[in-house]
Amino acid sequence: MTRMACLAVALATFAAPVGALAAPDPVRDVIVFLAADRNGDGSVDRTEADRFREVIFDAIDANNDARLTPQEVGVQLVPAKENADQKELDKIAKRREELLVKLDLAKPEGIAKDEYLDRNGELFAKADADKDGRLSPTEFVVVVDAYGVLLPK
Ligand SMILES: [Ca+2]
Ligand SMILES: [Ca+2]
Ligand SMILES: [Ca+2]
Repeated sequence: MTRMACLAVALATFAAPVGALAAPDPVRDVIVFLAADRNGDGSVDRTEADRFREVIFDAIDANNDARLTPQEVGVQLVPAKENADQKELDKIAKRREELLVKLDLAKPEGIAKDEYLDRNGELFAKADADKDGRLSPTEFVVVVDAYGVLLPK
């Protein structure tokens, strides 16, 4: 299995449901780190971190137009329910809206890929506690936690 396929599987398997986000998930963190560390040198550099974000973006960008709409993110945050009645549909819509606002992703025009990827500079700097330009497994948890809510289910 390639590392990218591995990452996709890891994300799909270990991403916590939204309700469980607050709980630490060491197993998920380790698997995601191993997949993100593409050259296997035991740390995640800026390029690898950017790629990690890109994989998440591409997984959510259902129509591949390099833009995430609130709809695309909403489905990811709170999956649709089969045979839901109107009351349930309203509840799902409300929950999606709340999370989108919280994540600052409620903009009707959506978020462009460039914009999304650029933000990584800040997050990387924040996560890189010892400022050596590489994220250790412990430091990388900051990145995973920040985007855990967007990891594909
Ligand atoms: Ca690496
Ligand atoms: Ca899209
Ligand atoms: Ca570091």
